[in-house]
Amino acid sequence: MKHIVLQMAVVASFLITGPAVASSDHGHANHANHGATDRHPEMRTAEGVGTVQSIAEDGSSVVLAHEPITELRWPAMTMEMALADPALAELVKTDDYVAFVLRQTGETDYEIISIQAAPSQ
Ligand SMILES: [Cu+2]
Repeated sequence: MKHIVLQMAVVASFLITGPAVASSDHGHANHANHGATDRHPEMRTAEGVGTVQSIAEDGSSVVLAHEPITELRWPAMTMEMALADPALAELVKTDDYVAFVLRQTGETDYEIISIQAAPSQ
């Protein structure tokens, strides 16, 4: 139920200040709705694009302003995403427009398994 509370916090911060950085856990409003029919949710992957806002010094995560990810029914938002391998952090830099692939690692947890600079739209 923890992420329900986080969802509400994210919704509230959207209402008050516009897009907000979700500092740790996911805040996607639709997470509670997906997965029910997935036999192997741990295998789910999805592709997305967005702009790198910052990169953790230890290469563990990046903050991305990502565009909507329709496969997951995620709206556009700015959020921190874990990197599956710190080496991925070496492939991009702040302000890069990037294409990335997410892999689901838990009910509401995802990590980036592929990321690369992409032509901006
Ligand atoms: Cu997001």
